[in-house]
Amino acid sequence: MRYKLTDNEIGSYRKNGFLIVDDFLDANELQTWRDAVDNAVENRKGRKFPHSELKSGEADGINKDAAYFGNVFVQIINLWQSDEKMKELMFDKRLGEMATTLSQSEGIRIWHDQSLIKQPWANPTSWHLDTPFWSFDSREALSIWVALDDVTLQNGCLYFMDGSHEHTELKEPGIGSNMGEIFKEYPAYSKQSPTASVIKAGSCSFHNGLCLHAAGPNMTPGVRRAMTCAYMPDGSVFNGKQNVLPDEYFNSLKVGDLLNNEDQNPLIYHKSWD
Ligand SMILES: O=C(O)CCC(=O)C(=O)O
Ligand SMILES: [Fe+2]
Repeated sequence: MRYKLTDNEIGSYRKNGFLIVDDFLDANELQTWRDAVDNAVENRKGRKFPHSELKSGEADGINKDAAYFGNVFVQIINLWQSDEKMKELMFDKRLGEMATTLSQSEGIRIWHDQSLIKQPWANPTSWHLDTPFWSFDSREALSIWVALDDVTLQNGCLYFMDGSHEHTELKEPGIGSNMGEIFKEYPAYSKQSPTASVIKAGSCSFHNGLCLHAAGPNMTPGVRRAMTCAYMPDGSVFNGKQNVLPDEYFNSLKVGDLLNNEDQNPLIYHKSWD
């Protein structure tokens, strides 16, 4: 795993709001990740969360148009909670160190992991922001997105709007089935050309959850598998929004409470550990 970031890479992330890390996993590690994700996804039998019966693609509070969203990707959340091998991979301190460095935080917690699998002929992923959906407010929250297959312009690569993380807001703009809906909120970005993240299997990208991003449709008969994890800086507090928390825990929280429950948001790295 190539986890030591150079000053150039860190600077590029800070400036653009995303970073591509080529050859992140070596061939053996890639095989391990593929096997672990395939197995963990299969064992969940389509259940989106470990704690409920909702299936990936079914309508919920965020995804109202099930016919469309059901064919954007297979989205299975918090594999670390239902699979020991995924827990080992997601708790890797080296991932935590990267996320801590990029977010300039003291330590990092898992917000949630998720597999995002675009099946053959999947719909595109509309332009959106991540952080406004989450149950804490942070301009530094971010995700890693690990390519488990070669990701091309044809099969649904990500696109990023360079520098947009400096200008977007935490208020919830929603995600619709209209590719460019969010540009009504951020018209300046409807004029900017995005960067396409064409990467090999085993490479990864990081993006700030406030950097505008999207993915193309899968115009191939093959799958586009990605394993991702969203990270919350240690010390973040509850903002009252529901997202992926089990209802019982959600209902026990008051706005302003520290999100430090190790069973839900484990600390995977802290600078004091070094
Ligand atoms: O993989 C995709 O299609 C979208 C990924 C995404 O939006 C994310 O990882 O935040
Ligand atoms: Fe996203």
